[in-house]
Amino acid sequence: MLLSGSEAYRPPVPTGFQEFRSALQEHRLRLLLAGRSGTGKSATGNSILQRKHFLSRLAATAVTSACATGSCRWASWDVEVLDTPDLFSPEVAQADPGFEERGRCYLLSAPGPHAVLLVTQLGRFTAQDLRAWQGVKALFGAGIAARAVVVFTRREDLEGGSLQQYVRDTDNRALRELVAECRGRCCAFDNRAADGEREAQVGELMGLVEELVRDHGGAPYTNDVYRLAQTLGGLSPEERLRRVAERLAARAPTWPLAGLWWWPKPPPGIRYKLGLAALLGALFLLYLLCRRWPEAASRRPGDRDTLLSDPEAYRPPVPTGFQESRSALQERRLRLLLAGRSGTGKSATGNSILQRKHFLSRLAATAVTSACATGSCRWASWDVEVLDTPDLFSPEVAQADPGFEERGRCYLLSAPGPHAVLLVTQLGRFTAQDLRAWQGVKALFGAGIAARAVVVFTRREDLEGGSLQQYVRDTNNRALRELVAECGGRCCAFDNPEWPTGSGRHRSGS
Ligand SMILES: Nc1nc2c(ncn2[C@@H]2O[C@H](COP(=O)(O)OP(=O)(O)OP(=O)(O)O)[C@@H](O)[C@H]2O)c(=O)[nH]1
Ligand SMILES: [Mg+2]
Repeated sequence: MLLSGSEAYRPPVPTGFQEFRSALQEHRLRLLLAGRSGTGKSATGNSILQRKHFLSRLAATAVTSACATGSCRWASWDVEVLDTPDLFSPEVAQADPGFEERGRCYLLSAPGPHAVLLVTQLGRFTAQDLRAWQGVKALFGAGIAARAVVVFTRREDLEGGSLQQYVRDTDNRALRELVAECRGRCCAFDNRAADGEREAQVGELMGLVEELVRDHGGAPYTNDVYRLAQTLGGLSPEERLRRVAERLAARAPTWPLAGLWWWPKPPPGIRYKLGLAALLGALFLLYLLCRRWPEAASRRPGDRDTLLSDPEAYRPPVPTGFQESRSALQERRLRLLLAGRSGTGKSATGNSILQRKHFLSRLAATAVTSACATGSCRWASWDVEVLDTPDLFSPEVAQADPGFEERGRCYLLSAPGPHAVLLVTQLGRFTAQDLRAWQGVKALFGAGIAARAVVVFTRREDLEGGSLQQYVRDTNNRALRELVAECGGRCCAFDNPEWPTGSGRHRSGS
């Protein structure tokens, strides 16, 4: 069983002379692309093959639906690349109940991959990526870590910076641990780079793969399923698949909460203590709720701590009255407030509106903008004021801004009130963090702010000419659909360029 016996299942990495010799004889390298949906596995496969072979595009749902291979020559190697659909998330249990697709993955990579390329997007190593990595180990055995290379897509976001430094400095502990588990083997791809640059990237990856092959005496990774596949040569393809799928099914747990088998189980004694701690925690929460209920009723608007706990009481004076609309029209000033989770492109969007490099904007593992800042420009007959914000909307703001100073500055800099709040999110990446940021915006300004919100998607280029409306309509991300509906359908997309310092360019769109 995989769950309880994953150690027992750790495949013996073959280092024998026989396999080394045969690997060298065939001079073949099998590379298996793995990772969560949408990270750029197919695009990375195409970069390695140096041609558009696998279908790769931005989509709300998974693009690749079945395993597929492609091959090319690299130096003196015959390279075989296996692209995979979503085989590694907990949802695979529903999508592939009969283990057919996972069986095909095994058969197409038999007698075993020389390297597994775990593809993840630079700056976006999420819980889903971590689960995909756990899924890879669940499917192939924990020993696969000795064959894994972490491949970051969107290398261009490093803007010339060093990947090593990025990985060293990231505050994403899970990512640091993953790279350490893979013995530091990582590289970055810009899958949209020009041919020469892409070749150099492939060279870097192949250098790491060659080292792996050397370390393992030329032999591919193997385990009992691959060994079984090796013995089925004389059978029909259907029969081979049936046998492999059967073996995979026999290894998987059968109990109802199968999804939980991705997580390492603590020993029984610890489990009992965890259960007790969870129960006490729940009782304590209940107690807190009961204590706060009567308080909320007697609280007056303006109390500082009502900001987050009682947003309705703190609804800000959004100027909608006649008096204010007249003064707004008199001054012909528009105040736009940029909001959203860290790293979505708020400052870059601000720069696009201002048509110059005004706010600091770059990819980083930690938040770049640390304080509210304003910039202004003319647009048509309007004086536009843009307010860029640091991380004021995540639950962590309670620790980062305990005295409400930064949130206070945000209020003062947008007084007498913003005309629009631009909720910035990245196309194709509306995560739980984005949702929490939106809840944080409503907590800070009151739920009425939704009537002033516009959802701004960055990375418009990923639509590749497609329609944003269609993207939003077709997405299977319910939270995103609900957000856009809550904002009255107001949304638009930005492809934010890199503005040279001190630049100014005429805007091409509104
Ligand atoms: N800018 C940029 N975009 C990339 C890069 N790599 C991939 N993309 C884009 O990311 C989107 C998703 O890429 P895919 O290759 O389809 O992703 P996938 O992991 O194969 O997705 P599924 O098949 O759904 O699992 C596409 O729009 C790609 O063009 C990169 O290095 N830079
Ligand atoms: Mg794909």
